[in-house]
Amino acid sequence: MKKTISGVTIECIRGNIVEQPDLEAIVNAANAQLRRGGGVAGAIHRAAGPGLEEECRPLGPIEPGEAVISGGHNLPNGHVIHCLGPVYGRDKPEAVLLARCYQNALRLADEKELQSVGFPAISTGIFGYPVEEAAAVACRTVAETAPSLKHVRTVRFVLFSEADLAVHREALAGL
Ligand code: AR6
Repeated sequence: MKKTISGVTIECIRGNIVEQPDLEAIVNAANAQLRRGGGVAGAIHRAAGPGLEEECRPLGPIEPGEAVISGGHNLPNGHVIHCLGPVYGRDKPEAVLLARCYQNALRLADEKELQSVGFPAISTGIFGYPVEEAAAVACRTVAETAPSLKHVRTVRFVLFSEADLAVHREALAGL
C-alpha cells in the first residue's frame, strides 16, 4: 500500500523496524532517558550495539513529542531518530504530542538531507495508545508535513502485526 503526497511516497508494510536496510533513518519509540528499554527501543538498541546508548545518554532526557537524532552504529541505517511518544491517558493532549513526534522526526530527517525514514507505530505498545487513533494521527501528520519536506521522499510505516498493518492501510487510504 503506497500513496504519494507532494512528492513524498508514504507506504505501510508488515515487518521489523531493525530490518529495513534500504532506509537512511529509522525511528525509535524511545523512553525519556533514551535507554535500551523494551519493544522497539529494545530491538533497536540490541541491533545497534552499546555505542547507541552511549551516544544517546547526553541527548536525554526528552519530553513527550520531542525527537533527537543519533548515528545508527551497527544498524544498516545511518541514523536513528528517537521520539518520545505520549503515554495514553497521562501525557495530554495525546494527539498533539503524538503528531509532534512525527513532525519533529521528519524535520530532523529533512535537516540532515535524508531521503527515507521508517516509523514504528509510536506509543501503541507499552504506552497504550489505541492503534486506530494513533494510525489516524500518524498518517494525517505525515501527509500534512509532506509539502514542507525538501529531501525526504519515502516514509515507511513498519508494523509488527497484520492487524496493525490493516489499521494503517485503512488510515492511509482514507487520507
Ligand atoms: N519493529 C516494528 N514494530 C515493533 C517492534 C519491531 N521490532 N517491536 C515492537 N513493535 P513500543 P511505545 C511494535 O512498546 O508504546 C519501551 O520500553 C509494538 O507491537 O515499542 O511508544 C521504551 O523504552 C507496538 O505496536 O513503544 C519506552 O519506555 C509499537 O511497535 C516504551 O516502551 C510500539 O511499541 C515506549 O512505548
